[in-house]
Amino acid sequence: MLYLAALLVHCVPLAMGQYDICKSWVTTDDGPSWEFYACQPKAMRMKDYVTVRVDPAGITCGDPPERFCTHENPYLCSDECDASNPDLAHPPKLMFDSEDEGLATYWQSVTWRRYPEPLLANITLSWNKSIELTDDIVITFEYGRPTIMMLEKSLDNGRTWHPYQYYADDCMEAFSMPARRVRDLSTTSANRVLCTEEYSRWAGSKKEKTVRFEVRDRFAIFAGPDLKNMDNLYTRLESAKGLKDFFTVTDLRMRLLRPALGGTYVQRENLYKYFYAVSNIEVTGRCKCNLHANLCTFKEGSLQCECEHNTTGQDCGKCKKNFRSRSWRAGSYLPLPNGSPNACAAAGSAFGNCECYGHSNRCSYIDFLNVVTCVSCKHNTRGQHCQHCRLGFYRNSSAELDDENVCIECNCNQIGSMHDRCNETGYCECREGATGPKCDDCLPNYYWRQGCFPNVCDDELLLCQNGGTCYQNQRCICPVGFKGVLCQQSRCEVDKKDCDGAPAAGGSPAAVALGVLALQLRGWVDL
Ligand SMILES: *[C@@H]1O[C@H](CO)[C@@H](O)[C@H](O)[C@H]1NC(C)=O
Ligand SMILES: *[C@@H]1O[C@H](CO)[C@@H](O)[C@H](O)[C@H]1NC(C)=O
Ligand SMILES: *[C@@H]1O[C@H](CO)[C@@H](O)[C@H](O)[C@H]1NC(C)=O
Ligand SMILES: *[C@@H]1O[C@H](CO)[C@@H](O)[C@H](O)[C@H]1NC(C)=O
Ligand SMILES: *[C@@H]1O[C@H](CO)[C@@H](O)[C@H](O)[C@H]1NC(C)=O
Ligand SMILES: [Ca+2]
Repeated sequence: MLYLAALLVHCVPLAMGQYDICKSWVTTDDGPSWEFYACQPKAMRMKDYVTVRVDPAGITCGDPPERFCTHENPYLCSDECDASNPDLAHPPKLMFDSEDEGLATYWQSVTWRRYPEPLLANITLSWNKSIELTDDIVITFEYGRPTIMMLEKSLDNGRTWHPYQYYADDCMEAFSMPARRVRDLSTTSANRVLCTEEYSRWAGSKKEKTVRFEVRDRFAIFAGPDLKNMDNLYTRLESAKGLKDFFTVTDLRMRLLRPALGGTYVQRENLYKYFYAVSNIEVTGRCKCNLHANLCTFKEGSLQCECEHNTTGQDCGKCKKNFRSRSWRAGSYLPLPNGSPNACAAAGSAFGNCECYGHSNRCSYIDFLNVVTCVSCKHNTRGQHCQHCRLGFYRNSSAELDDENVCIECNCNQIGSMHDRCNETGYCECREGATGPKCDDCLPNYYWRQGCFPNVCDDELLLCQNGGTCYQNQRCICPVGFKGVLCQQSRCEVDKKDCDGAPAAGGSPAAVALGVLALQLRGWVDL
């Protein structure tokens, strides 16, 4: 009964027609014109567009051929994996094919023959496109689910990775985390990364095969148990910081950390029954198009939004050329029900001919000068058209005028430079003795100490005399009996009382050394 209910819930489409058109031709009192709306592509089966990588090299079974057993019948070890035989091979692509009724096809790892060395495998899925998850990620394991695994995600095509969910039969032992359930999360913790024990316990390898990342349960926190109140979810996605990004990925990685153990400890005499086998990875989501497209197509090996609203880019993340009189903005789900398109506007359409290169949303007319000028230029720009860099910034020569990175901070060293401005190539103006583009170095014959100062002593021209040593070009450390900047003065000459009772100290270091040598020699001769 419960099972049936779950099935029914699964059949309800997620976005029921909401935000599925970008514009429509409407007739108003002023005649017909386009009206624009926030829009997004339909959810798709993302496994059809994925590239997969399995690590480490040699983790896939069958090279050389090997046999494996099952937990149910560990003594019937007839199954064999052989990479060179298509009927017996288990390559990674079998995690993404469509399963024919009954017969599961699966990727399989080597067995745990190297026990007690851990049996580790990474399965990395990459789309080269940001994707918004709309339904649970479901991973199906044949022959038992791992006792420990971890799901990671990347938002930047695999440059950086973040934990997404931890899975273990004992969360405390495996990850030092308390076990939690997504169902128990609240509106304020809907994007918490947690450890769950629900998908790792042994229940027989045929019975419970799936490991989930529960997107729907997290959506249900806002949209209600049957996701009826999607409006509330969309409102939250707009307002709650980080919530949208939580469901956005470019890559996913399953880190398999310990295979199914059959509900008991590892039996070393039969390691053929420990391995990973994944028959399917279901990822349902839509292309992230920043609410500027309702179509996403697979072109030249990559998913690509078909951008509207005069936006462009893989995610419709910028304005088309000649449509940059305002800075780019994502569309918004709000106000309900049609949202705001936040379309890009043609240069010249805003106010007379005021181009702001996308660094300002507003122009203002200055009466007594009779000019229109951009207001509140962003991205460290300034000027009538936001075409200059603010003081303390310089022009990035590899960026176009409408690029967010067009102005680079000068970053002049506060002590070494005259002021915080720099020339067009980022060079600061240095105080005396300082050098380097940012004035944070000293010229030769200068030393750094809260600024550059001329050397007091060195190893060439400004030698410390009378056996003194030069300390960091800042001062001579003089032997007893000498003073002066270069230890050039004998204290005895300056003040007669310094000579009293200390003849040895009054002599030069060479004389002292000779005296000591003489004393030692005499001692040796005496013996
Ligand atoms: C799996 O990926 C993680 C980084 O996410 C890396 O530290 C680890 O070494 C990888 N493991 C294997 C077996 O390649
Ligand atoms: C990723 O997508 C971009 C934009 O479509 C494309 O230029 C690039 O070649 C793709 N990279 C790979 C590795 O497919
Ligand atoms: C985009 O630009 C075209 C002109 O090329 C214009 O007809 C259209 O209305 C613009 N769309 C939006 C959403 O501003
Ligand atoms: C200069 O602009 C390019 C293009 O946008 C950008 O990749 C680069 O990071 C910018 N350089 C600096 C130092 O910000
Ligand atoms: C900026 O200053 C540096 C150092 O003084 C100089 O080499 C460079 O030519 C200057 N660049 C421009 C554009 O004036
Ligand atoms: Ca399969």
